[in-house]
Amino acid sequence: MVALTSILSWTSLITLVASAALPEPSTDIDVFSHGPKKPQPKCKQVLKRRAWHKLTNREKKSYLDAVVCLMNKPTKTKLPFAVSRFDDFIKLHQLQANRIHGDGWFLPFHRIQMARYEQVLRSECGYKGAQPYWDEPRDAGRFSTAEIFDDEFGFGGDGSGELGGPIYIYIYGLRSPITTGPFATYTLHTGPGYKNIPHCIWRQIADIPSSASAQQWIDRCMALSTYAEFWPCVENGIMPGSTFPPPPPGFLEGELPPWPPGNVSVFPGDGEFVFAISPHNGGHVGVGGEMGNPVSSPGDPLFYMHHTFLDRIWWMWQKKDLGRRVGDIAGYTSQTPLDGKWVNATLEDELDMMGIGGNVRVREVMDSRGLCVEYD
Ligand SMILES: [Cu+2]
Repeated sequence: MVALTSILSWTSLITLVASAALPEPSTDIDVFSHGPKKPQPKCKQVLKRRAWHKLTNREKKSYLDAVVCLMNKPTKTKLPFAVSRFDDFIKLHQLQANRIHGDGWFLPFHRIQMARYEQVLRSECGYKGAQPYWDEPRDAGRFSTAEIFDDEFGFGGDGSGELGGPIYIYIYGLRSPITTGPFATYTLHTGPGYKNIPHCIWRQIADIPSSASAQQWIDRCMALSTYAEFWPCVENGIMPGSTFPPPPPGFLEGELPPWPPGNVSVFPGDGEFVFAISPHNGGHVGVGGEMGNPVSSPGDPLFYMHHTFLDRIWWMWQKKDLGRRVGDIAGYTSQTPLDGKWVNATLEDELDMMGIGGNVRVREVMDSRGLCVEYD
């Protein structure tokens, strides 16, 4: 049995040169200069991140408008193939996919990516709120009817469906453009994967894999006591003592793996393939399309709703033993050896923000309070 796990193995403190690259004047939050050693930073304002379904229509609209604004602004990083400011954040993720998935940097990197995105929405697009999150367990097993896909007060609907087909299509078919909602006319210039081919945002909503977002799969991760156990559970459903197959050859080089047709199940034993049941994979595979691609998934604005949801889970877990867990990091710094070597992740590792603000050390993102955000 081939585990689909592998497909989704997505896979300075102060040094901060920081804020330099961001337009500061209207920014009221300094997400760059605090860390666990300073648990009570002086935040001018603490942003309270709330679940999408709890926002008013007006709040939803203001968020969606800000994302459209980001899509209409030109790139600032000028990274290859980046056209818009929105693209800058896709490149940030695409170009480092091998470093930020399947290793210890997974949660820290995505935490700072969410914070920078939130900050840029506020400072460059006039957004006044906090980055919302998608409370996915509410919609587990029924993503196709989730209100977050509303055309007016949501992210638009499913792909057009023209390219539906066997269930594995959502993993590597990925060719079904959305046709409704605020982002239907946007042209991505990054992705799929490592390619850079202009295309519309793709989705292929799939209810069965979305059941991996159910609360029970979060709970089993929450019960673990170390980051070394917790992060692999959240990312890929790996429980202590279980193994994780390596990615198929060629994966992460831009080509999707040549999986033969077969059934996909979230429950081992039901099908030829089993994709790992994890909070991370439920959102990615359940939405499919851009989101189903571990490298270029930030091409769908839902990526930020999903990863803020995961960030909240990490923070809830950290808060259960905060003193210890804000300093708990584990794993390597890459998904495959770099120059033949595995390197352990540490609090002093520097995360490359590729010009979207300055680089940060892992230490600086360990405590959400240092980023001036909290969750409902
Ligand atoms: Cu990612």
